[in-house]
Amino acid sequence: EWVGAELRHALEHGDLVPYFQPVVDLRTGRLVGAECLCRLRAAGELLLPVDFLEIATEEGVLHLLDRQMLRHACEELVAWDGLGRGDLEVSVNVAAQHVARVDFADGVLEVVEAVGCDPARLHLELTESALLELSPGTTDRLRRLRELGIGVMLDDFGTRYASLSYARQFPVTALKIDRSFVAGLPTTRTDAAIVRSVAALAEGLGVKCVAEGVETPEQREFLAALGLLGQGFGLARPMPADELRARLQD
Ligand code: G
Ligand code: G
Ligand code: MN
Ligand code: NA
Repeated sequence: EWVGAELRHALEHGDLVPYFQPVVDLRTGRLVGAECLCRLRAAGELLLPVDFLEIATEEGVLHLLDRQMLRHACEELVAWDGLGRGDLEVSVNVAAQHVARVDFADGVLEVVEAVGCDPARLHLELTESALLELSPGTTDRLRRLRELGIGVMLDDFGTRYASLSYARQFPVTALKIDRSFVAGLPTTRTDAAIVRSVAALAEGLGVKCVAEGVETPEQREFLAALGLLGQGFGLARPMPADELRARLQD
């Protein structure tokens, strides 16, 4: 129906809209980067992934969607450089369907090279379900990108039973604690225990750790004490690229 038609049009014309949600160092409150999130403008509305990701999945075009977002994210890295924030990093979501493609790594490199951004400040977010699809070929492709400096974050970490084995198998650069665990902080004992252990695991692995879905001052305080990075509506909502740029200029 109409969403599918709008999606096909946006994919063909490069019209998908990237939003950027800030990631901050919870101890200092300082901005350290942003996650790029896809939006679709249709019938005067801005649709969220929940409205069109399923269609994109069924049509087998997620890699096209991901690549558009990748390009926008790389371009923002360059724009932030120009604003004196060459320290900021960016992450993009990579669908299972996309990471499984044989041309996945070449596609990423092509964009990074065309835009000329610093690969060391780019991170690919993979969900554990994406990693479930992992074949030796995919693992090699991810390793190749890692060797070039591109980061690999485990998204929605902790929601699948196999989390720990992935953290062990892959050269990951960051863990993103799923917001379902953050929601119960600081009072729910099990959530607090899980968040503390993921933070300790990240520290032990020597990788970054981002808590997602930070909404309240109390959650923020709990997570700051663990030295974590945070992302969530209580810190900043996803926003258009120019809005984030404007903030950097203040
Ligand atoms: O803000 P939010 O509604 O954007 O995102 C909902 C879900 O959609 C999240 O799980 C997120 O990972 C996914 N998502 C957002 N943008 C992209 C994208 O560019 N590519 C892929 N594969 N998933 C995305
Ligand atoms: O991790 P994933 O890529 O699944 O997560 C991105 C999704 O989380 C997006 O839909 C984004 O809008 C949403 N999100 C970001 N911060 C918050 C928050 O504080 N609370 C809730 N409920 N969702 C959030
Ligand atoms: Mn994500
Ligand atoms: Na997530």
